[in-house]
Amino acid sequence: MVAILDTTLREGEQTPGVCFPSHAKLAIAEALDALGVDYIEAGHPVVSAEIADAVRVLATRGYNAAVVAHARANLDDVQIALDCRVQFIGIFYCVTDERLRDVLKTGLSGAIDRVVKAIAWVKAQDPDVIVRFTPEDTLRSTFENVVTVAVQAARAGADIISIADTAGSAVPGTSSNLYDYVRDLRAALHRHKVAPQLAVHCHNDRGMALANALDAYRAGVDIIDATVMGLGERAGIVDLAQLLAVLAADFGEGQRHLEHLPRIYRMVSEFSNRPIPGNAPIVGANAFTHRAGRKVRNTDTSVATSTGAAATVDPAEFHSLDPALFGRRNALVLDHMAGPSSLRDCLERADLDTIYAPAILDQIRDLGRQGRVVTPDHLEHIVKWYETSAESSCVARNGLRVACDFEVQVGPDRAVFGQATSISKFGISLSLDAELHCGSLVSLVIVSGSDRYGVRGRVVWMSSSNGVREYGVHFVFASPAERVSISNHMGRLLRAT
Ligand code: HCA
Ligand code: CU
Repeated sequence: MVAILDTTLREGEQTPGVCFPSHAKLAIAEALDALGVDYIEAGHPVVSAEIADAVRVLATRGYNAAVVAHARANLDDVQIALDCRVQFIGIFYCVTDERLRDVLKTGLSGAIDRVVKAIAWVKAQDPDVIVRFTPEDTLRSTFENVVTVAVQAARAGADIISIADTAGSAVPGTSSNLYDYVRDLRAALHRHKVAPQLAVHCHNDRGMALANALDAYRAGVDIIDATVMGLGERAGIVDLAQLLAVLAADFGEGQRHLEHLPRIYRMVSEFSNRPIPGNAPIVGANAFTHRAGRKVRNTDTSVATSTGAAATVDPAEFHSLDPALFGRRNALVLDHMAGPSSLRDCLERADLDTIYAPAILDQIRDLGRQGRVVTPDHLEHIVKWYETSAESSCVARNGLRVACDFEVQVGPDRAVFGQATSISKFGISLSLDAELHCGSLVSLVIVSGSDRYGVRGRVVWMSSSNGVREYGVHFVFASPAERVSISNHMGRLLRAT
């Protein structure tokens, strides 16, 4: 299994504007450990006392993951890292002739000297501490220099050589690709009789970080660096969730607890003050969301293109990753494309029942036109509002109970309410004020208004013994199909009082 090094707390903190407070580092590290990453790069302790403190705290938590401190190739840096009691120290240094000469005022042998001394120092203090050496900007450095320094680093005790695509210049299939690089470097090191593990650190300047990491994976790399939300300098590095998803779903590397990913992303998003894009794979709000309603498909006649039938198509048909792997579920949302049957489908899935569907549908479409979507949770709140506002006007003022169940039959279309007409079954004449005779009770239906949703009104009823009791039952007749449920609903509401 390829090992994963998460460097959200080191590389991620190099994102402009990102600075994790220590409590955030602790929370993120715990979550990463629960997720099952192998290494947690916690920071570069020389940068500040606060970072050193956080690295030390994380290093002594006893995680399954080894905690990594980043260090330059000098004894001060590695000693401070050792003092933090980390299990792993990552040392980096330049191996490019021009930069060594012009900036660092040394040559390749000077670089080797520094690197070897730093590694040997760590191993002398504690041979169990894992040491990684990264030739800075490996990919764009002279290959021979990389090999020369890496061989000496390995001989000095480096367990891992990391290939840093510091500028994100690699592209699979070109002359600068990580598949070949990993194989060539491994072969060169073997020729020198050293066999350290190889790691890759891929920046995303060309949007190729994940592709390059997978290229390296195919070439048998041992460790891949990643960060939550792909945080890091400039365009960042490999996105942890995307990497783990592909490794698990497509390469059988599924031994981690990927269901922790959404929580970790929420946490890092909050602490870094950066939103997770809705379309982010795996963790984005829309990653497993399907819009209920029209879904036009032109290949399969069994899938109707009408608003209704499409919503009931199995959502699994439209995605290639199982949301359950990431502790997520498919969600159907409604927007301006919603129709009566897609709404009905969403209501059924949410185990909701309402007589106010037509009015709710209009509201959903309005929200959709404003660029919003109605999630199942949101839908539940809307339904609750409609039901609650109706019921609140239906409480008996004196606690009187209604025993009668009644049914309202209306004419073939809602226009009848605009004109005075009659309800034949009970011999009720319904006009703007209408009387309803039901059992021993005499009820009066007062129609208080009609609009495009139908007719609203109240039921006022009397019995000979109790006098007039007012029940502010709010009712809406919307469509012929809705009538029966409306009348049942009224009966139910009245009984409940
Ligand atoms: C840096 C550069 C680095 C180092 C990687 C490593 C890179 O920010 O110091 O030490 O393995 O991309 O080269 O992140
Ligand atoms: Cu980097």
